[in-house]
Amino acid sequence: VPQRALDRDCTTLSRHVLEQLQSFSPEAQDLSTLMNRIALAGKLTARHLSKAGLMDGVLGFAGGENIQGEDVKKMDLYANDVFISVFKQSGLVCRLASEEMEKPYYIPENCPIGRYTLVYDPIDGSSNIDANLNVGSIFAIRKQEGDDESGEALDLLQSGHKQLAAGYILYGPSTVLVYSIGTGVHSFTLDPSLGEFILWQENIQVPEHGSVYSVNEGNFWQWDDSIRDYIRYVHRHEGYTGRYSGALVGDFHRILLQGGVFLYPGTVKKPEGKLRLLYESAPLAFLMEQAGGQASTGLKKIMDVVPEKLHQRTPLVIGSPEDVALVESFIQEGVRGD
Ligand code: P6P
Repeated sequence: VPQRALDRDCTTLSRHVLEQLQSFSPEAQDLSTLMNRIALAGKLTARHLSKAGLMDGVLGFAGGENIQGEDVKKMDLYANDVFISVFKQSGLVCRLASEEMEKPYYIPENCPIGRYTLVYDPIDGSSNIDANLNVGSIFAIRKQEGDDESGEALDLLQSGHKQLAAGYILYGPSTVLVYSIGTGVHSFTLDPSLGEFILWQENIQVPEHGSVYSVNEGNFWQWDDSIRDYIRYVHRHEGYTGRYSGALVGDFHRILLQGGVFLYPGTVKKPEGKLRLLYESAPLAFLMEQAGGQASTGLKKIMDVVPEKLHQRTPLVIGSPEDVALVESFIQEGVRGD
């Protein structure tokens, strides 16, 4: 088969979603439209980020704290609003649940039961922006179940198996969108001259093992002994290398492509860890399992965790099957005390 001329036979995101679903059912059309909206939100966010340092509203603090008690960056708020406005126009999403908002944002005119909910972290790792380092957006699409009369979106408190689609946008040297609707993991690169995300890799499979372990070793003395034992193991054994950017999406993307393991364990003070289940760990766990990898709290699969609160945190161990299993063996040995 002649080498496909990328610049002519390129596959756009919307076409790819429909091909993946091999149908033009209403749900397939919906997912294609929703992924197109994600792409638009990514393009708008990438454009704004590219002006960091050249215009107000991108760098630095917005003042105040979000519900996480973290300083809110101007870009966090901008990107949060981009997703809201883009999905308001979609006519398909009736609720948006975000790291930046204590309660979900409702779009009343779009709210028949069964409409879609977007759960997202608009800018993850925003502290990297001021140093011109990579950041990302993480998202998942779920259906609204029931009438949510309380306005607490209690139907979102279900496991990651309820995710219809999940993915992220990585704002790096290129802007890359990675997604799955349950038929494998696929990556797209933004072609700014076309303003389109063009298919780059299909059916990405994480290597069984990789040399990278990605963790913030500054927390060494905050961890449980079992994690320290794991770190001592990788320090002592040949063939391991540490890589940590401080922004989850970039660290995850490296592991997805090259193999290895990312971990953000709980600490003695915060056994539940730092990362959020609904819009950070669960979407990435969906992707990693679709890519043949594993994602766990150290004791159970992330995909099986049922949140009790919208902004619940979980410890996260995610990546190549062999490397996740190694970390889990230390944690489980620690629990058993042997
Ligand atoms: P620490 C960014 O704040 C974030 O939520 C993730 O993107 C990142 O992996 C993690 O926290 C970094 O946390 O404690 O290592 O700075």
